Amino acid sequence: MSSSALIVIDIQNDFCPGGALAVTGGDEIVPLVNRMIENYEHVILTQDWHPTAHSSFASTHTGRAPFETIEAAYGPQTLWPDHCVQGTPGAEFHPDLVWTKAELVVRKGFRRGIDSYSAFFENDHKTPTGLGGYLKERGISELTLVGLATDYCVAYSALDAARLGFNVSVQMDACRAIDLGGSLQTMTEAMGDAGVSLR
Ligand code: VGL
Ligand code: ZN
Repeated sequence: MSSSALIVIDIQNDFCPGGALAVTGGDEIVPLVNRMIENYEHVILTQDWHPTAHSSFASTHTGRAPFETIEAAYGPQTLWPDHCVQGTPGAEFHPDLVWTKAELVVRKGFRRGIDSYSAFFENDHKTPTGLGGYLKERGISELTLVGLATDYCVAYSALDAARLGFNVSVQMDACRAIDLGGSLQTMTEAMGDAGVSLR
């Protein structure tokens, strides 16, 4: 069994052009990600999966607009347009993503009161999703991350994976960023400082 896995982060309709929280060029990475999927024995997907009126939606907070930041009980939280609502077309994977061989789909952000950018921990940085245990129990120690968005879910996942002791790479040309207030530069530097290999 191979000790490396490809983690495909949030390649969902709402993060692609035409979606509710569209990431510029989000759909452009799909052909490259499909080729990478073919080359890995272990493929794991994440799926942003929010209930209606999720606490990360600006529409849930009166007088708040998307892309503002509020102070949640667990720390600062950016507010987003309603996106990736459970069971809606926007929450589905991009139709061209060849995801059928994935052995695990990790859904995240499904509790109304807390967001989860990372595939490993919710935004309190404490509540585990179970992915770390799954990988460790299966002897997988090396991770390559791709997907959306570079500076949010990919970066937070990479930082947590490095903190958990995994050997982590991010394939940057198979990612696209939201880039809010310099977040792409900030998070790229943070990943580099944490020992994540940026390819
Ligand atoms: C994401 C913002 C809100 C992401 C998810 O996948 O990067 N960003 N929810
Ligand atoms: Zn989300």
